[in-house]
Amino acid sequence: MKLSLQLLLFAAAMITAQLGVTSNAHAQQISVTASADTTVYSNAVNNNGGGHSFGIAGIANNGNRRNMLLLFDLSGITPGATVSSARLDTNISQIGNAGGNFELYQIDTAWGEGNKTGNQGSAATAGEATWNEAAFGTTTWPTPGGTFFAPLLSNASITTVGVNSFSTTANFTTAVQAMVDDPAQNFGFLISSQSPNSAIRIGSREGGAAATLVVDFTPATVIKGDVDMDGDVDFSDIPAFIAVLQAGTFVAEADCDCSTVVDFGDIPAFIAILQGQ
Ligand SMILES: [Ca+2]
Ligand SMILES: [Ca+2]
Repeated sequence: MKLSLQLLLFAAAMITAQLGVTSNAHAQQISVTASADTTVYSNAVNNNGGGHSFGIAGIANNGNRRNMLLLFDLSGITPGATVSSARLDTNISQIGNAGGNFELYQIDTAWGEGNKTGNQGSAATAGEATWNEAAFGTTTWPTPGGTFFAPLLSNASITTVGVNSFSTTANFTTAVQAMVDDPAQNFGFLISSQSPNSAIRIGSREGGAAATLVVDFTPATVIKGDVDMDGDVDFSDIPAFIAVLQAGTFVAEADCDCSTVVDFGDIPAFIAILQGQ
């Protein structure tokens, strides 16, 4: 009985050693604070508020509109990961009147945060986002106030100060997945409102109260050595491995010694994995 158990443990150890080349995927959560945030103003169409100590979204009592734009660096989520949920936490510091319902959208155009300050910002300089332009002097928004993809990502009824969240939805998750899959197309989010007298102050990174994006994701399963990613490690991976080495790019499957870079140190590890097949 004892001997059988030892044999079983030995067999399990051998199997584990074989599986050791595969990184098991576990669900993870990451919280990312905004890397850029700014406000644009319908009554001051050439102003930027990217450096101000708070952002504003909603409609003021006089009918003036403000939209807040937010960008998040999602490079902490490994390429190939599957996003399962996303939530945006905002720090509301003031409710102008009664607040209202706020909508979150995915921006479709690159924009410049800018560094202007003031409760209605101040005159933008080159490259800064304004009501009329995504990048002042360079790129006009197709629709003033900022343009975004049609699907509503999430909405929130915000009537009290403190942390208010835009909860996860299928559209929100899909948008973040697209940003992870193609970082060059990650232009962040826009918060706006159609509610009268709804204007609110939203914490900015300059004010030390940046919004936070919370993302649940599962990293892609990586089979070390399977550089051509066809599901197994064999001789067809050799040219793929050499190509990655020559290109000097990071491919997790080629990082056979798990050093987080692909370099000559991976060659003996790659050969060892090949020989182990
Ligand atoms: Ca800012
Ligand atoms: Ca392969």
